[in-house]
Amino acid sequence: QMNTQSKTDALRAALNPHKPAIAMAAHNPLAAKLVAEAHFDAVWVSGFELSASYAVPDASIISMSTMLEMTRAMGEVQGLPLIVDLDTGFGNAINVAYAMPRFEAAGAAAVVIEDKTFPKDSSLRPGGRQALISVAEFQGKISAAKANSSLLVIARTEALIAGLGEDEALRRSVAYAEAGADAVLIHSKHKTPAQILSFCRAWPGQVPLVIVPTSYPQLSFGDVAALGKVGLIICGNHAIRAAVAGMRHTFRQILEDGGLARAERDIASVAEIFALQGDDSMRALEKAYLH
Ligand code: SPV
Ligand code: MG
Repeated sequence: QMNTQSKTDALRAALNPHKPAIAMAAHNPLAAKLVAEAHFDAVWVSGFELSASYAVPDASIISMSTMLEMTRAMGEVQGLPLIVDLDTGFGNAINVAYAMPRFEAAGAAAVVIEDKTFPKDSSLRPGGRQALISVAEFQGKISAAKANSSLLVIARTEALIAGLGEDEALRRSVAYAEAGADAVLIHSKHKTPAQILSFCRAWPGQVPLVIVPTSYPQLSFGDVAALGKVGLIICGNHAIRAAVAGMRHTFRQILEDGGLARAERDIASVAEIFALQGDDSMRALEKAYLH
């Protein structure tokens, strides 16, 4: 397995605006292992997914230590680069400065930090609280992130989410690239790609862009590659949504049927779960050490 620095380098090299890297969300180590098995380019350690997995809002409720522990555990069971969602960085630039070496030690390859006020609210939440901090304050957070680790730092502007328009989103993104961000994540919750396409076309291109096309899924990865501006596409929440849909379906079926027979046909086998638990490795240990 590659170490953290080589994963950071590999991820940096994969941010190709003509062939964007694709990251898939995960909310636990098992999901991260399935992301690797499916051959995505990176794991998105999503604040939304982790919050949802604790059944709490994505609103700075989950602590830094919980996020750190999940990052560490995801890195232990699979080899893809981890792109960790730091939300607002757990406070101000001081909090960012303390967080960065800890996430580096936990095995992160990259972090995303967003320009909202702490505590944050989910970008996708109808009527969500989306106040932004000043450009200068956020530049300080980017500098603190860069100076206190060698991780890839992705600066995320919520200007479009906050309804401030394309000019403000561009102004902020340029300022964040100037402060040293390795990429800029531009988020939109419009139901069509028009807003994001317009921003991408206007982007002067200092650094690659990152997008999260949850609310405009009609935009294909091929369409994004053709723009030549986006180095990374994040599938933001599709692991937890697939898990919820799958569990609901099976739970309903079992109680409706009054038995397990029909559900058994659709779900993963027990043998598949043993394999995901690393049964091969344990068998090797048994053979080597249990006499
Ligand atoms: C997340 O997955 O936590 C994100 C993407 O930050 S979004 O939920 O769309 O804000
Ligand atoms: Mg998030």
